Amino acid sequence: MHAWPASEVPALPGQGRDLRIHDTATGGPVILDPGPVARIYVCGITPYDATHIGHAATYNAFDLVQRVWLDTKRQVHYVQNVTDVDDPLLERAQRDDIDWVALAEKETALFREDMTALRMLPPQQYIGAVEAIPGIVPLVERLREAGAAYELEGDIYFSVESDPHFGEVSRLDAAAMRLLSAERGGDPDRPGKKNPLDPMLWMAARAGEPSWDGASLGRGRPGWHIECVAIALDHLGMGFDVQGGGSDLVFPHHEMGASHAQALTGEFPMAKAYVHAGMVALNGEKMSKSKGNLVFVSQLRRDGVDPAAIRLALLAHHYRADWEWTGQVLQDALARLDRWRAAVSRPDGPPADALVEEIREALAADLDAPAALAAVDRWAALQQERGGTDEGAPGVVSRAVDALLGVAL
Ligand code: 5CA
Ligand code: ZN
Repeated sequence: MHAWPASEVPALPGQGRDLRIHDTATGGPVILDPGPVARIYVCGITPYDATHIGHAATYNAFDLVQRVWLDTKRQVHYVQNVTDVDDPLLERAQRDDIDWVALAEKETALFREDMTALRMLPPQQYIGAVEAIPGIVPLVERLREAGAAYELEGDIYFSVESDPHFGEVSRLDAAAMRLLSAERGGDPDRPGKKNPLDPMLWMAARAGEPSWDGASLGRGRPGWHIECVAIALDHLGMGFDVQGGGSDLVFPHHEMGASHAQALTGEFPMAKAYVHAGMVALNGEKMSKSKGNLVFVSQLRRDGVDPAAIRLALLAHHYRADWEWTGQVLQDALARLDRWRAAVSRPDGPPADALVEEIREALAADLDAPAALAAVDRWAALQQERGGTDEGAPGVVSRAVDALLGVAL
């Protein structure tokens, strides 16, 4: 699948800083020290509805990770998937009486447009679940041969006990895992499973649903977790730097994914940091396609909202916080964008070098975007109140805001 066009990232004077980021698996900060090419996998959308502010907030967090790395003169190898076959997509297509392939293509196209408008850097590989199937089948076969998977009425399940490190991503107890599994696509109550938490790797073909040739597995379609693992291992290999997604993916998705990968390779860990963004709510409830309480990026754009203001609204919240979208959040972002644009529209201003360092320091400290915004606010206020004589300083600020925060002034 093709991704979307990259916006240019200006090079900044001086040296970027190494990223210190909160790792869900250890519950604390880790200082990432990637090689010359930093490797990141971010879970992509299930394309049955348009990109909402919650999605955009999560992708914003991982866009910042990349911008910090690029500022250290590293290259970034970024992989993202599209879950273009799964129960919710098939259910929505059936409800609306449209072809599921057409629905997925339409929403993926809109997602690309939204990501481009928001200046999110594109992945080098943007891979659909369907196109990954030829790579998924042999992995499931290998797990079965190794005794890490078993069959139940034609479906193939992963045995969580096959990974000695199972549970180390979420660190939840069995009862909590069971609840979340039932809520998030698992089937803990199905009789005949070895462990209620065991997730499906390959679902035997169901009448009226799409299916693919699964060689020794029979016709069917892949489970959700193995999809991301197959794509990540194929393009990044084991031990990549960051596995990213929203906090609703901690369990079961990232827990199971790590166990699949570790059982397949015998290596540990799959990723050096498991990084999770908080949930954005609307009217007191998590924004979600299934509940329908959504604010779409594309709708805001159609309403004439500058994408740079949408981006500033996301950046005004720490990525790990759960927060609520309101009209005020957008108003504040629009006002900030106006202030910043006015401040950089003069040829000279207060010195900018210290500000660049403040933005760098804020982002390197667990992506503290609100602190970075506050630093730019202070510079803009100084410019407004007293001005300054540093020639070219506004240009430096505008390039730093673009390179490190993805906001075009
Ligand atoms: N296709 C799978 C991942 S493989 C999936 O979860 N798709 S999704 O469309 O439901 O979500 C895409 C990304 O947006 C995920 O990282 C998810 O955690 C994140 N996300 C979904 N809802 C919200 C929300 N309300 N706030 C913040 N992030 C969200
Ligand atoms: Zn995923």
